[in-house]
Amino acid sequence: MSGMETSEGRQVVTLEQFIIERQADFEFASGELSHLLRDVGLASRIINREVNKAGLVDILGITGKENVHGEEVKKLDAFAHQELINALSRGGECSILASEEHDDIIPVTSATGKYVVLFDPLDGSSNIDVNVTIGTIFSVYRRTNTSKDIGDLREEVLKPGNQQVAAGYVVYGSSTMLVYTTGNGVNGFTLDPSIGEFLLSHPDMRIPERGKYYSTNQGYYHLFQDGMKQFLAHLQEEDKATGRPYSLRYIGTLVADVHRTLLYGGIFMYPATRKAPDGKLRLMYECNPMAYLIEQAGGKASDGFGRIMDIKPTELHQRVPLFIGSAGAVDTAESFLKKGPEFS
Ligand code: AHM
Repeated sequence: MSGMETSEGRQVVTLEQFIIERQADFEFASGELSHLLRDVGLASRIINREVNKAGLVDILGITGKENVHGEEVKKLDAFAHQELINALSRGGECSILASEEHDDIIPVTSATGKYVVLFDPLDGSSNIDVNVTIGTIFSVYRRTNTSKDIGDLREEVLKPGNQQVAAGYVVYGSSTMLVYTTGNGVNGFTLDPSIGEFLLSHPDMRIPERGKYYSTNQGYYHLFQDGMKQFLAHLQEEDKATGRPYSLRYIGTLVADVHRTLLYGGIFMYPATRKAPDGKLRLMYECNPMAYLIEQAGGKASDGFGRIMDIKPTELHQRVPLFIGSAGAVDTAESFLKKGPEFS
């Protein structure tokens, strides 16, 4: 892979160079997907700039509006949403967009682009005000019909995750990273703020077969299904041979929790609860893209009973339970849930 040399004589590969060199790996390569990914890279650098100065300027706070889920939309969410819309509608590669912050699909006027992009512009918004990691998630599909009818456009977006052609996330943490897949493995890029470029830092990421962390909001323990409670007890038991007990880590930002799980292995779970039988996370904006990435890295993603990416969506903002991480841990979670799907 050709790269560029820094002033200190280091060879580095930028996100743009990598995308262009990998273009040929992609089945339908015509340059448009590469362009689209570069647009996401550009939007995320702009979002990153605002995230970094969030404590300094009057961008932090609440707009007073609620999103389609009845949650308060913070200003930074609205900013990130608009940046992605701008970046993705300018290039002409996308004809339909959908955002977690918007109730309906967003047709791109006069665009005939081949792609449909769904995104969660700012994941983990409850962590913004406290300097804790937040993220952006995106999911890309190929458009299969060219009808301009709004009903057909809505149908076009409701595809199962197994039809994604690319997906990725940006994690705004102690450093900013962009991690993406186009179906040929997963690669991670770290933003070098001194030159404003994402540089290849984590080539061909693979999730460890086993990890030592589990991640879930244990505050809802009494609302969990019996199988989930038993799985937690299993993870907490001592057993040297299987590396138990696992330690608990929970950030409350899906991107950050899944990023750690990708690097260290283990399992992240946002299960069904008695009050929220479909869990909290959105299939189209959060679960499918994360599932695609983790599967591409050798892991698994399930709703507790079957593969996330095989779920046929019925609604744009549909929620599903999520169990994602090292393959063995997800299989074990499924076996517990299948034995104990009741809430007692
Ligand atoms: P958000 O859209 O308000 O950011 O909510 C999504 C977030 C996920 O990032 C995270 O996994 C989950 O909500 C945490 O929820 P909870 O506070 O119920 O544990």
